[in-house]
Amino acid sequence: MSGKSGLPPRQKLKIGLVASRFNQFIVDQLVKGAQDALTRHGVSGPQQALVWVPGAFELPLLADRMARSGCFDAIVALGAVIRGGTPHFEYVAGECARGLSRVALDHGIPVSFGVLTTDTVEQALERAGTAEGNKGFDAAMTALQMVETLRELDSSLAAAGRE
Ligand code: INI
Repeated sequence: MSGKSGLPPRQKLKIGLVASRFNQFIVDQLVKGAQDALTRHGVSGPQQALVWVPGAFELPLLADRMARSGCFDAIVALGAVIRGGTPHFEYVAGECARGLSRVALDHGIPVSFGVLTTDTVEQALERAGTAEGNKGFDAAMTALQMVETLRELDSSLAAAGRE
């Protein structure tokens, strides 16, 4: 620990990025957004680890494995599930969201949900940097904020315990 706030310096953070290849032309943009957010906030190079999986359904297992390793302060999951008029969408998107939130609760580390769930490719592209921001960037920012919030809470709980 160092610094007035008691927070760990950013250069010590390690963030796992897990991304799905399905709709990769969209997910590539989310990955770039997430890497940009982390780099701008002092988390760069080997502090970022990127792993690819086939589809969004596989994201929770990789996120779980990363969390279980104890090497990461937070995980950012990135993917694009596009409805395309089939009930498959509901299963893939639903299980992905459920699985990722379970990983966060099971392991007590932030797992942010940078998985687009849209009706159309156009809507997904808009959320991957063309018109409505970049949800990969936002997910990485959420991960950093959650790491800091949890550490602040831990510090104040520890301080309260010492009083
Ligand atoms: N995976 C996605 O990431 N996005 C999709 O839109 C998608 N659709 O539409 O089917 C998708 N399916 C694959 C799924 O994630 C698994 O990889 C597959 O079912 C094998 O487990």
